[in-house]
Amino acid sequence: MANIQDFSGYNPTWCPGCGDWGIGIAIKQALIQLGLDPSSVGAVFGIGCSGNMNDFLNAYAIHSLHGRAIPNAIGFKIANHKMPVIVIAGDGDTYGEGGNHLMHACRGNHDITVIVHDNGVYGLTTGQSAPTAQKGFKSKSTPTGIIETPINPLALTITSGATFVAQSFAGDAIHTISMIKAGIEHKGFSVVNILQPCVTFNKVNTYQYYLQRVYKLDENYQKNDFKIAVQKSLEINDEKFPLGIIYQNKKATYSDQLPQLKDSTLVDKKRFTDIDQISKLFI
Ligand SMILES: Cc1ncc(C[n+]2csc(CCOP(=O)(O)OP(=O)(O)O)c2C)c(N)n1
Ligand code: SF4
Ligand SMILES: [Mg+2]
Repeated sequence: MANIQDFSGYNPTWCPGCGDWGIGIAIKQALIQLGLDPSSVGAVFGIGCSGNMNDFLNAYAIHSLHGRAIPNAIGFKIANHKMPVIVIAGDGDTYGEGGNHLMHACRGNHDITVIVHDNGVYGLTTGQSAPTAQKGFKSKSTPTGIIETPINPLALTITSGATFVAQSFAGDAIHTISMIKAGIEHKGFSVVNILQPCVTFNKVNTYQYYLQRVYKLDENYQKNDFKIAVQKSLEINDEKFPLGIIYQNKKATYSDQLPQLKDSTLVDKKRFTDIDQISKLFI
């Protein structure tokens, strides 16, 4: 069985106190607890402080382009649908530049798990406002405050067709581990939105801010009721943040519906095309 060292790459360069530390540990622990090792999981990273985890986590990895982690992960999954595939990206990457990819991945019910570091800012590029930042939030890119309404990650993904939508808080690693595990175990498109304090550039959504506003869903919560889930996701408008599986349902995945993948994975078919031959057709 793999241990934390097996999954550990270079030492993280995140700011002291950043929520990414808790998420990094939670991801490694979740993979270990699921009995995975670095060669049995595919990880696709976005570009950002969150995406820098590409250097800190050992796995079959792609450090993709900003906003393009999800389509890379979909390709990965179609090539080898037996392998668990996770995406690790920021809120800017997932809900901003990659928002269109997110929406269509939800409706395809691709069997991948998207782990979002939701810190309300573009951390790596030094603190411009990201789509989940609140109206009025002041940053380098919005010195007089944001005019637009923020994205609602839970409502957006539930109504776009995701079959698993959960939320956790980077300050609660145990809960975050359980949400990541449940997301990976879910067969279908899963999103775990992790509320992540950026201690350097977001002075509004701090640990203190979240500790006063997060709460765990109780065991009677009906997670497979679509209308209840949408209602729950709207609580963000009152600055309330439910933690847990907000929505989960069963539906055939994208790969399940491809007859070509019934008997074996694409990589096992070993019918690779020589890309040089194809490129010659266009020269
Ligand atoms: C196509 C493209 N657009 C913009 C950038 C510049 N860029 C790099 S990281 C980043 C924002 C990262 O923010 P987020 O995805 O929220 O991740 P965080 O750093 O907050 O974890 C941007 C805009 C880029 N690298 N590529
Ligand atoms: S800039 Fe923010 S998100 Fe990036 S490492 Fe520092 S605290 Fe974390
Ligand atoms: Mg961000």
